[in-house]
Amino acid sequence: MPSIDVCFSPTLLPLYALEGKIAVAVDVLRATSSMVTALANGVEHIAPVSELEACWAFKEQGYLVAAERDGIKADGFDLGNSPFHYLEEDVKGKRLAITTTNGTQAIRLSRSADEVIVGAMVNVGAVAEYLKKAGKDVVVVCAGWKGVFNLEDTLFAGALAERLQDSFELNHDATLAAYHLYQTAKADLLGFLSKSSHVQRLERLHILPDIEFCLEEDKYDVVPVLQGDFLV
Ligand code: 3SL
Repeated sequence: MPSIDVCFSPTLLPLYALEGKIAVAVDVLRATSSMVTALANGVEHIAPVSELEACWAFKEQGYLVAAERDGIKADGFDLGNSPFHYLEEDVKGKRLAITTTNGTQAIRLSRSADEVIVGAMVNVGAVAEYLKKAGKDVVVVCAGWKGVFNLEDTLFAGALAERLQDSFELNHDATLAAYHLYQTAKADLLGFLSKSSHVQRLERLHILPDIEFCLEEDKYDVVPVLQGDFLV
């Protein structure tokens, strides 16, 4: 049976061998939730980039450019990192370049894996089905916050482990921890996260609807896959 492991933060990635495996990059609040929403709502493809300047450079090629730093939309960019931006009619058929504080880094740092896909609570069921069909070892790469652990990405890993428990080995301590944390939290994810650092940070920005949106499971059946430099 293949196994599922969890890397709690990109800082720990050098300790994980991703070769031969599928990496599931996750930043529940909010980058990967927004990316899934964008593709589900007709964005053609997404270029996840690390730096503001590199993201801005895509504008010349006709891309929508989106940027977030510390939860706030960066000056001059078309869009920020709210999933609600990607529900608008005018994103359909557009190409999107995006840079965020943690999520886009997690994607780019996972590229030594055989395949990189993007997960969030909003597509956790679709990700589970994708991984069952692929039948390879999996590492969930949690974006965390500036290199450290966070609860919401760990809860995604636990939700995914729950969905995969009949066809994958849950034999890594990190996976078991995530699985049990999710069992405690799943009846009320928002309540469980109410004191968490990023929920508090986003609440200070008055974006509770974004948090609620991002914690809803199985809204979409889209699984973004990294092909070259683009998520499709
Ligand atoms: O760190 C990130 O990549 C963002 O998702 C953070 S925020 O939710 O936009 O603040």
